[in-house]
Amino acid sequence: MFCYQCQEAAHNTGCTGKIGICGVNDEVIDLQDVFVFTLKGLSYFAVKAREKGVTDLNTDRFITNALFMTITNVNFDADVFVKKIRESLALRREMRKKAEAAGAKFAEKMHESCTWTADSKEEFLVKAAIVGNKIDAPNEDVRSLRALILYGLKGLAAYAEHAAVLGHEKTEIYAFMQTTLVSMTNDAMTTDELVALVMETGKFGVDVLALLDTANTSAYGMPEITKVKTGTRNNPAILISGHDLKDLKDLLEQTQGTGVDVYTHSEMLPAHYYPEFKKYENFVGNYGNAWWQQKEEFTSFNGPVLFTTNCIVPPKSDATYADKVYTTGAAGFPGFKHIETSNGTKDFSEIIEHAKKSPAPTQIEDGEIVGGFAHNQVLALADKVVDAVKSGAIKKFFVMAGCDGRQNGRSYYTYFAAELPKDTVVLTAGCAKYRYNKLEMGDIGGIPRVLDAGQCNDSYSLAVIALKLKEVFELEDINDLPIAYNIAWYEQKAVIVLLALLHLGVKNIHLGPTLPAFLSPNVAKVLVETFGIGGTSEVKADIEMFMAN
Ligand code: FSO
Ligand code: SF4
Repeated sequence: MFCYQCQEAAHNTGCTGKIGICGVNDEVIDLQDVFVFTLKGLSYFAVKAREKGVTDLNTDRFITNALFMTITNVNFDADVFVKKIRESLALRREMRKKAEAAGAKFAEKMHESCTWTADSKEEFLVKAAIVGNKIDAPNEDVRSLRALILYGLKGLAAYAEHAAVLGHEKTEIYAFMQTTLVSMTNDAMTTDELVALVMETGKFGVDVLALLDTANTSAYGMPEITKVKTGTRNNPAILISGHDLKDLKDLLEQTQGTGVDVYTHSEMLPAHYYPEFKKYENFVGNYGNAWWQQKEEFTSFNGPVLFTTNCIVPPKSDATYADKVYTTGAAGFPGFKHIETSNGTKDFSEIIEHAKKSPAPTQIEDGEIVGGFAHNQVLALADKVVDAVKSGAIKKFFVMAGCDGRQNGRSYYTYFAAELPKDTVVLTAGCAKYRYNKLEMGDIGGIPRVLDAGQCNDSYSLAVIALKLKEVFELEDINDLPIAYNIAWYEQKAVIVLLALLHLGVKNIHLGPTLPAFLSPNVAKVLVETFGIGGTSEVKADIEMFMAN
């Protein structure tokens, strides 16, 4: 195996050998490579059919879900990928027939992903050695740009699927994913064309984030300032993690009257900010911290856990909670029970019964986290914010959105937030916030110094806020605002958020704790020269640099 798609890539070059730093094994990574390879062929026929006016929603959703499944820490189950590759090949045959029937003409020499076929896991694994990203590109810059685009597409797919389950889909987004997958088989594309495709991916990133924002807010209301409890009650309970709000809604509905409480973990925390979820008396609070602390926190939680997406950490062999973890949607792990959708709904009764037999959670803290500063809420405070900027009470905003992770170096973000001058405000989204959302940062004239917009996908809110401030201050350029970007990344959803920000014209974003391993020196140079992308160094020096610019 070779994998370099996340921030933990071994030695910041790539994971090889039997097991990745995230705990995924070589078979799974190899099967994911083959799966993505088959999606390129499937996309070819879907694109050809679309050109003739034939679309297939089943294929659109399959490709979206498939890309989502290959994101870091989403699905660790080799058997699932074997099954999915077979499905992908069967769907490819179907789409080919549909395209042919519609009068589509295919290239005389099609890419191998359009014709290759096999059925056994062994054959799939042999193929992986040839089609993995490491090998399947003419040179290192093309490989790097393709990786940047593919990882952006994966993030885009995750957000598209979250919107789709709430009934919000856009054919243009599906079509873009497919034409882009096909473009990755085109060795004739120049690096300039690939750079343009990177930017176009960012444009679709903005579109998908806007779509998901509409989906979430129209289903669950506008997030509002909320104090979320971190303590526990004495009832049996279920812990829900990941990003899928529809799963949470279904779980809350099904737990009514059962005596079972529901707590959020990691990226599900922002669900508390939505009015719709506040009406559930058994929706108690947030338990624990970011995803990577799950081994300890799932143990002390005592009750079952439901993963709706990433980030899963493989449990140790002696983990007492392993038989209590359930997955659903794109998530999966061998040995965890998977809840499928059946007739459009998910039946969580098994988890609820499991909870009833479990002790109540062990309390690990007892405080509050304040959040809910999505665009609507911040814009409601706009006058106050603008006055604070004009009077000099707020000197600078720091966008510190993104991901948390287990690397020691990430304590940088805690120190950074703590050391920031008192006349600065942190804007955040994603699990990165757990590095500083329990610090006593105080407020500036009633405006809290940490404004949490929500999940990583709600980074969109931060862009909306920036665009609004640009308008209010009558600025030509978004980069003239007193906003600095010091973003922590971990996996591929952060890649699409980054590309979306670049598309919106945001410059001088600093990315840490390390720059992506998949950037070749030339591609990194383009990002630095065109967009001013930078890394991180020492906290004090970085704060001085940001405050001076
Ligand atoms: Fe975090 Fe994991 Fe939300 Fe990611 S829980 S790291 S960028 O999946 O998606 O922020
Ligand atoms: Fe390594 Fe990250 Fe790939 Fe896991 S997802 S194998 S940690 S590069």
